[in-house]
Amino acid sequence: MIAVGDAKLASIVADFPILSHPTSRGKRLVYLDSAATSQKPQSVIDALVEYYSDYNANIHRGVYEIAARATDAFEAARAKVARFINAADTREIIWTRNATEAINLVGYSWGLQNVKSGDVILTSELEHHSNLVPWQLLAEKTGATLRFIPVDHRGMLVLEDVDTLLRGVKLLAISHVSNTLGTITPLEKIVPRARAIGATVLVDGAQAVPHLAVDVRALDVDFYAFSGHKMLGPTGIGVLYGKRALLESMPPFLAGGDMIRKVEFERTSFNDLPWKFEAGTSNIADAIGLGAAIDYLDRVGMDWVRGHERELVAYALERLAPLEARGLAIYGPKDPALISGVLSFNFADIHAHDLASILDTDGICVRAGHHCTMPLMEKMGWPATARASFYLYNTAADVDVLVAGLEKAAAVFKL
Ligand code: C6P
Repeated sequence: MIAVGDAKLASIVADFPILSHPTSRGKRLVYLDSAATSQKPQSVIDALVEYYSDYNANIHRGVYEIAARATDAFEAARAKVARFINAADTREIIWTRNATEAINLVGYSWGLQNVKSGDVILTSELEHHSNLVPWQLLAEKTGATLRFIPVDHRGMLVLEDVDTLLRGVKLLAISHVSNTLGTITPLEKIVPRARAIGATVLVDGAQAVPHLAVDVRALDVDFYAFSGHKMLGPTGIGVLYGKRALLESMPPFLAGGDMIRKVEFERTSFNDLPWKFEAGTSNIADAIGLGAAIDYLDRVGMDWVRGHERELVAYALERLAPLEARGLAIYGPKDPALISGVLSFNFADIHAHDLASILDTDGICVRAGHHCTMPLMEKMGWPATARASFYLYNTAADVDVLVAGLEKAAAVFKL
């Protein structure tokens, strides 16, 4: 069981200043919304302050000392990302604003060049809008069609007919971990079969990279997208990983400064990777901040993060079980081995937003709504759910506060 007094966990909690700041009602902050965005350790905040106070300068341009230092720190952060996900080459790491922009980059650059009328884009019924709407737009522009891997009542992808579903597929675009249910996609069962038929594979890893050790080479995917802010980094910085040969073959997405080699009045030749895809002044500070977040996760260890979240989910399921008799419905596979640290639920006929507001009075932060997965919610028949999502800084005591908050809600609503 999770040792609340565990020294490693206690020191992790102490690294996140926001967790020791009481809410305006004087409650301890119980942050259970890390799937929306994670909290930041002091070392990430310090990296941002250090950049702005000691060496703020534009990169790849100035020859003076602080500009060189900024360029080095920015490119060192890229190298950290490459190593963190086991990319073969730092040139395969493209900075974007977030996972959404990374997926759109592929849609516009690779998609418009490669997807033709009659092609099939295979995705799933579990997807976040960010890995669905870009493909709807691409299909509309090109005349391609969308196809969906179905999800069963437990929130698991139905993979029995995956070879049939893959027939004629040009692009497989699939999430690694569902943000609404936490379901981990068994990529090893799908990606090799997609590759065998020559499909290109994009994985939305926004909810995976923060919580699991991800190895893009072992997964053998073509593109992998994620956001810095869900993995202890700042907002405004995200990553597109792409296999080098594929990125080399793609046209630029945005055009302007930094992505060029030579510009004449009538034509332009483009910069090498990765800068070909990074037009304009980059988000220097936040890339450096993400590098500090990766240093932090490396120190903790991704195996520890995964193990801790598994224990937390197991403990939460055990503590929440008695409330099921009073109308608590927990969605998803309810098996800590199959999900990352996410639990979606409804409590009898209390609206998820009301539930979240009641929990908020006790300092508990959960998200309520459709979680940007409207088609999944509609298919499951849930107008909304409340979602508790855990991360490395959550404790068994946080779960206890959540359970007490739900008991309070049951009393308010006389369940
Ligand atoms: N999900 C959530 O509360 P951005 O906004 O680009 O950083 O991430 C988009 C995104 C893409 N894919 C998945 C699986 C996601 O979960 C998210 C973001 C947040 O669930 C905010 S909607």
